[in-house]
Amino acid sequence: KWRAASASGGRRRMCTRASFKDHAANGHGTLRGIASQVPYLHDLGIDIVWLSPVYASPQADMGYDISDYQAIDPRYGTLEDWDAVRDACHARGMKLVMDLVVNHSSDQHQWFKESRRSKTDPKRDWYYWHPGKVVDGVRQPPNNWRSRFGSGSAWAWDEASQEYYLHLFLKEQPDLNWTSPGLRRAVYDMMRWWLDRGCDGFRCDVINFIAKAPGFPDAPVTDPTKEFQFAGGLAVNRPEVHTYLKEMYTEVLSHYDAVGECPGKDSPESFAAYSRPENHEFQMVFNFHHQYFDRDGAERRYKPDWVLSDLKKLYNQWHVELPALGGWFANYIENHDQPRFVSRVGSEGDLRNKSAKLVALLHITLTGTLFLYQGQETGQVNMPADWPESEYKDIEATQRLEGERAYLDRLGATPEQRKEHMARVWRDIRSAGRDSPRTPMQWDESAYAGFSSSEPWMRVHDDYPQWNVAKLRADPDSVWSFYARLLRLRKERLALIYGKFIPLDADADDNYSYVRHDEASGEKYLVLLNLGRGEQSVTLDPASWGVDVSSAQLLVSNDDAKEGEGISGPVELAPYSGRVYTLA
Ligand code: ISL
Repeated sequence: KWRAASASGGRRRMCTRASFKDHAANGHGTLRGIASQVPYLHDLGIDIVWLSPVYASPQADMGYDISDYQAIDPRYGTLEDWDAVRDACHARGMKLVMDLVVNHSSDQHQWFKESRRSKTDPKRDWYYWHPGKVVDGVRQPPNNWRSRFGSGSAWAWDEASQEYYLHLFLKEQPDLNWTSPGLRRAVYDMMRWWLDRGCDGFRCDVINFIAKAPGFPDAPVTDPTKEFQFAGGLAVNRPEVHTYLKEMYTEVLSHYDAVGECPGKDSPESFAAYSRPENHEFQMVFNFHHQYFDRDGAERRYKPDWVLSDLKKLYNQWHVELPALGGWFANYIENHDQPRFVSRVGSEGDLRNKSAKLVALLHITLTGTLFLYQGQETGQVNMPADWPESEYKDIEATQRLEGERAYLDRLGATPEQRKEHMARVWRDIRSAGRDSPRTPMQWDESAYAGFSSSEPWMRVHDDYPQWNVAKLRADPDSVWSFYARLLRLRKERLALIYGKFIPLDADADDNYSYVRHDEASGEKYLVLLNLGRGEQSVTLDPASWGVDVSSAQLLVSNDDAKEGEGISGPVELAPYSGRVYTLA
């Protein structure tokens, strides 16, 4: 079990397969490329590899639109290549986890092709079909639900069979109907097929979306400027999701590991239900709450005037409450859908190495099972602001640009209005979009950063001559070496994984201080992080903080403090300094 595995250091690593390593000179990552770098991952201290979708796919959404769950997309290789990744992992005692995308399939999947054939096809009920409604003689979708990409309806009209089908994401990603026992059986069979082949578990994509409100009622209007509205609780975290997951556990997962990806804004209680061991669903969940600290309401609206206490509030609530409720985190700060954390809270300039190490200190001292995203260990930052529009590949960004321009056209906006509006849109895409984390991995200073020997599918970040694995690995002072050290440390210091998370100065906007305390072993750590961008003097007043620092000894820091050093008086922290002390 992963939770148990995390006792021996349950650390993950994900490979955005397309951007990790190309062995075939075709410009995008391959499975053989990943297999060749499994020893690298092992050296860094990774135990488990999570592969983003490598299945056959038309690639409308980077493989999250699967047309055959039991085939590998030729761009990534073959099933035998997948076996090679599995073997490379297993030979080193590592595990291999696949992305399971079963809220929806591709519209090119055989299941959907059959389902759309006619209203009486045996697979008709494997997807959600609906005749829609007629208002003033005009045909309309069944309700006002909005699709997650673009701002249009979540229903698409199918000319051939004369009904609408539901797609919470792209129209090329029709939602699978989990009320159908036949569909559920087919999904479980497919999962068993992978597990029998040696796959160790799954990361389950938007798995809390798999049940929809019966009758498809209209969603409340949360954005009056939009014709269509997010379905919210009508399609997310519904009670029936738990019924299906318990069945999936009994049918398939009881001897394997799984993590649920669960977007949504519900309470810690609602999220704990997915990962409580006695509930028999998942080992852990990815929640999204902490990702909203620099967002303005909607997912990808950037809030430039965010303050540190916005971020702290979210961590302080979730890392206290979720474990107390018996739930367990998949602890991540970056992934293929989120911008680089160094760009969000740190510095892209002179203090990049130091602030990237500060991010590492934050990440490894949070609760849960740690997921490291490729490039975090090389202190990757977002795409440069001066890259042209043609470098942006993500469908979410391209659809947003198209939608906003159409909106301005409809409005008859003046050139000044257009300029101002599009500047705002670009700020969102650059600061909160999904392209930045997808630039190719930077291995060395050779052409294309050693990612591929031919032009990559996505431009390599211009900073690769300085920021690459070969260079950073050879430097004991680099962020790479710091991650390798911290990952080892976390494996030895179990209070960092399991200990209680005790926030100390919830309201401060310049620094972040907390304690990790494992009551059973008595192990205790004090974490002081200067995320405030200026010099900070942290006064550790036992009267107000309730922490006795007389026994404090420095365990690790990203500044020149000496190991073993104690605390006497205020702790002076230079910009982006972070320290972890042991306490008796
Ligand atoms: O990016 C989002 C919408 O703006 C998120 O809510 C995102 O949809 C959510 O993180 C789910 O992501 C997962 O499923 C998507 C896929 O595009 C993402 O890459 C995947 O991680 C649909 O399969």
